[in-house]
Amino acid sequence: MENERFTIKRRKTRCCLIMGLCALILLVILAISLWVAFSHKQYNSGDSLKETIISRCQTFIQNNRTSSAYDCQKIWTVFEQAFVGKDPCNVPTDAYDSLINTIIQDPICNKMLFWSKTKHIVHEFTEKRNCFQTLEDTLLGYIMDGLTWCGKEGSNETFTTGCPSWNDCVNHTVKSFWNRASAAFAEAACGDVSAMLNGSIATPFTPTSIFASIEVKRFNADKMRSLTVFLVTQENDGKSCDDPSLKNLQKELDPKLKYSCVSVAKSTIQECISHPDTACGACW
Ligand code: DVN
Repeated sequence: MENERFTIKRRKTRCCLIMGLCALILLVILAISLWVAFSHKQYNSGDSLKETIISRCQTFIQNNRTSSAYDCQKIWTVFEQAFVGKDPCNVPTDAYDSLINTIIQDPICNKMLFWSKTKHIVHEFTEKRNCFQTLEDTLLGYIMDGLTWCGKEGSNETFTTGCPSWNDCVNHTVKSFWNRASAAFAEAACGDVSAMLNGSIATPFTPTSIFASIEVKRFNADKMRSLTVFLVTQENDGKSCDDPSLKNLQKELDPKLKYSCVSVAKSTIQECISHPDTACGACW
C-alpha cells in the first residue's frame, strides 16, 4: 500500500515536471516569435514606395511633356541602390550622386524659386500659377516630395515606416537626399532667382536651414543675375526686409549678384493664387 502511494506520488511529480517543461518551452517559443514579429514590424516593406515613385515619375513625364528619355524603372533602381542594405543613419549625401546624374533636367532660368519655412504657401502658389519653379516642381523633387524611406544593414528590403527621425542622425537617409537634391538645384540656379522666406519667424534667414546652409552657398554669380527675396508676412505684422538675418544673407551673396527684398502680405499672395489671370509680375 505504502509502495503504491509512493509510486502514484512519483508519477504525479514526473507529470508536473513534464508539464512545467512544456510550458517553459512554449513560453520561450512565444517570446522568440514576438521578438521576431516586433523587430520585423518596425520595418514594413516598402513595396508601395516603388509603385508610388514609378507612378509619380510617369505622371510628371506625361503632365510636363518632359522628354520621355527618362526611364522611370531605372530611376527607381538607381534610387534604391543609394540606401538599400545600409544603416539608415549612415547614408551620406554622395550616395545619391548616381540618382542626380540620372535625372538631369534643364533648369528654367529666371523662374527658379527657393524657399525656407514657407513650404505650404510656396507650393500652393506653384500649383496654381506658372510663375515659378521650385525643386519640388522638377522631376526629382516631384517624385520624392513628402515621402520617407530607409534600408537596413543585412536586408535588401526598402522600408517606409520605423525609419529613424530626421534629427536622429547626421547621415539620415531622407535628409541626405534633400541636401543632395537641393545642392544640385542651387548649383543650376540661373538668371533672376527668387526666394520666399518667412517674415513671421524670429530669423527669416535661418543659418541651419537647407536654404542657408546648402543652397545660398552654391549660388553661382556666373550663372545668376539677381536674387529677390519675398518676405512673407501676416498683415503688416512680422519682420521687415531690414531684419538682421536678411543682412546676413546679403553678406553671403557674391557682390556681383543684384539683391533685392520685398515684404509681401500672405493675403496678397493668396489673392494672386486665386486670380491666375493676373500677370506674374503684377502679383505684388
Ligand atoms: O529651397 C528649399 C527647397 O529647395 C528645399 O529643397 O530646401 C529648401 C527648404 O529647406 P529649408 O530651408 O530647410 O526649409 P524648411 O522649411 O526648414 O525645411 C524644408 C523641408 O525639409 C520641410 O518642409 C520638411 O519637409 P516636410 O516635413 O514639410 O515634408 C523637411 N524637414 C526639415 N526639417 C525636418 C524635415 N522633415 C522632417 N523632420 C525635420 N526635422
